[in-house]
Amino acid sequence: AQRYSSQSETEGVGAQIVFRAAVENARNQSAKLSFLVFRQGADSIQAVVAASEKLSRQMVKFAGSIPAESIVDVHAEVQRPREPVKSTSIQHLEVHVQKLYIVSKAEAQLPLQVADAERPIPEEGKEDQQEDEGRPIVGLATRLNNRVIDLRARHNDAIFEIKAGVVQLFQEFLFARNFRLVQTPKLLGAPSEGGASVFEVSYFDKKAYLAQSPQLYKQMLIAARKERVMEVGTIFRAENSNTARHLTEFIGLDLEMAFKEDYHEVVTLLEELMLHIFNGLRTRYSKETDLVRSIYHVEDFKLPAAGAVPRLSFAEGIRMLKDDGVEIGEFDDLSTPDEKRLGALVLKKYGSDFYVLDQYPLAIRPFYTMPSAATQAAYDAKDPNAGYSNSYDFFMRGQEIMSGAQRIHDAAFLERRMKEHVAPVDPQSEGLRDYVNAFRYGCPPHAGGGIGLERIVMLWLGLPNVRLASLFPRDPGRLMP
Ligand code: ATP
Ligand code: AMO
Repeated sequence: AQRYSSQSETEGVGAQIVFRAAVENARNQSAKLSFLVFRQGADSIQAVVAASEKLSRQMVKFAGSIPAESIVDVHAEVQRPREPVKSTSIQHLEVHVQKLYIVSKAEAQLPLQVADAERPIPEEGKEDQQEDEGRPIVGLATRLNNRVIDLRARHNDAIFEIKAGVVQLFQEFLFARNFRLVQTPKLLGAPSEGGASVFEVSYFDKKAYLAQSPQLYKQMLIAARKERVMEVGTIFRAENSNTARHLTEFIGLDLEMAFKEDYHEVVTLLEELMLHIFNGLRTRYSKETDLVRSIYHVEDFKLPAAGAVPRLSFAEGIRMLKDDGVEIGEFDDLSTPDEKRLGALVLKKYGSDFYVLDQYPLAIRPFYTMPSAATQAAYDAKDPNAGYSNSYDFFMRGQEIMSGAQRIHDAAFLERRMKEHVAPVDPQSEGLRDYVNAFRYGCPPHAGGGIGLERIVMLWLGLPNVRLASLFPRDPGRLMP
């Protein structure tokens, strides 16, 4: 089918075209005249169906009463409209219909109007209540229940174009640096990130767990001498919390790499990776970004120049918060409001929305995390969870978008950390034994990180809910559609 999109206001006038499109709306103006709007992807065009010697009044009536969202084949001539088109989402030209066939007829009563899906979701707690210009604003639940129609909204198209774009930017940057794309198992014999938020499934006569992270496998691949690996894969977490930023199934962008001298080699690569993604979104996806941001507003981000990403130690972050009047202990984890506040402080001081917090307290990181050199030197002390670790989180405007660390690559020390961690795990258990053994046969020092794909998309576009960045989101209350 021919596309009717045209760049100029006069190009194509008089052309005969044939195309397939969806009917956005149709109305009978009089016995002799109907108006329709056709849509292909993000483009719409007005159509005039006027009775003439070649076109019967019956045909005009038929065209004007086609249910919205039906698919039609159209034969038409391109014309300049009598009055200029005001809408920005509709083409400057119109078409005069000569023939029209219904390919697939939509039901007359739709459970959700696409026009309603094109508005922002209402604020939380005001679902299906607010009115905007005399129309109710349809709540998130209704939209997700009818996601096939909801996804037809133009900004939803843009959201998933951008989501695919983030994956492409992630992969192209890493492919160019010799990372191998891998797929690790999602059915596991033991939880991969500690036991708290894992889905248990029955696996014949045994129990299995859905992967909360490719963590153990990406490390085992480093032990298998794969040097640099990345994965774009599904992650499952039994987060029974129903927040606007947690999904029970999401896409993780993960990577792991061996380094030579210092894990900051990896941190530097990760900084470059994130800047490649954000700058790539800015240059390649500005149209999509603007479209979504015209609905969900977010101030553009202040990105640092290459090589100038603010990298603060956790201790320095705590100091900045304390100086700002926050009561917080040196080794306390940051609450969400603390993180937001620190984001604002960093922006003020360094002029960047994007920054790295390095050297997190050992006690609040997973068992596989490498303690810092000073912490290791003093390790025999009574408290094996004191001190800092070679781990980091990446933040955008106070929101965590990536977590990572150097990992322990010595089997004996790993076993010890597993037992002495604040949430101990058994290194000899059936599900973890192979992971621990992987480090008995020679493994280079390595570090990596994991990015939540939907979190990045949500943040970049100012979406009020992470579910909007998932095609068919899963949360504690939703397994369908
Ligand atoms: P991760 O799994 O990396 O830890 P996350 O971003 O969900 O991912 P958490 O460690 O769960 O991180 O918590 C990070 C921040 O999110 C913390 O500041 C915490 O206060 C906040 N948070 C976590 N769970 C919830 C929740 N159920 N409701 C509100 N805030 C939460
Ligand atoms: P972490 O648990 O921090 O790290 O997860 C990595 C990133 O995933 C995103 N994320 C989520 N997104 C949507 N819904 C959720 N429920 C959710 N939970 C987390 C966040 C987070 O930064 N193994 C480590 C990574 C590593 O060290 O390489 C890990 O899984 O953006």
